[in-house]
Amino acid sequence: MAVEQILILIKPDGIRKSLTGNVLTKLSQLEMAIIGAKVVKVSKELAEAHYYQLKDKPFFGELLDYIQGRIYGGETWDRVLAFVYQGVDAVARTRKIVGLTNPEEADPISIRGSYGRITTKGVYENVIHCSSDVSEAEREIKLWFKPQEIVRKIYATKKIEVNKEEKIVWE
Ligand code: DAT
Ligand code: MG
Repeated sequence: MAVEQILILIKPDGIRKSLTGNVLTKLSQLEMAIIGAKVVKVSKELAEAHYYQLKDKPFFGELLDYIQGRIYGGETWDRVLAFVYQGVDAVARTRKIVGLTNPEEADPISIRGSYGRITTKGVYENVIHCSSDVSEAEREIKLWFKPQEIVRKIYATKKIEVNKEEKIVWE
């Protein structure tokens, strides 16, 4: 029983289908604390860095277009909601209620089972991203959030000087 952090993203399909409230309600049953939250327009660079482990998969291009909301055309849905949650056994407990990656294989009462679908082009629109283990969570939280955007001290930071100004960054 350890206190852990996890990165959760409500993906563009979740926003487009107006599922933000439903998803946050389901997550609230885990009684975790929200310690960071923001809306992000996802750049290609951020999408590639987030999914770097999948860069050799045949669906990688579509996956980047999906997380950037580009599969819905133009700039209409080009954002995600990003959250850092903290709680006891956060990762395993969240993954359980989020459900399997493939929304059609996910438990029907999980978030992905309830709200996800596979598009006719084969994109897994699975509504939400969550980190799969503690080290992935740390990597992803440091990628998506700056230290000052999180209300708890969770990972080591350091001071650096940029243009004569002091900045606090992840160590
Ligand atoms: P998860 O999001 O459950 O951690 P993952 O990290 O293996 O799953 O994959 C990241 C995303 O890539 C996933 O949410 C949807 C997409 N994806 C994974 N496998 C896929 C497949 N076989 N076909 C289409 N999209 C896939
Ligand atoms: Mg994953």
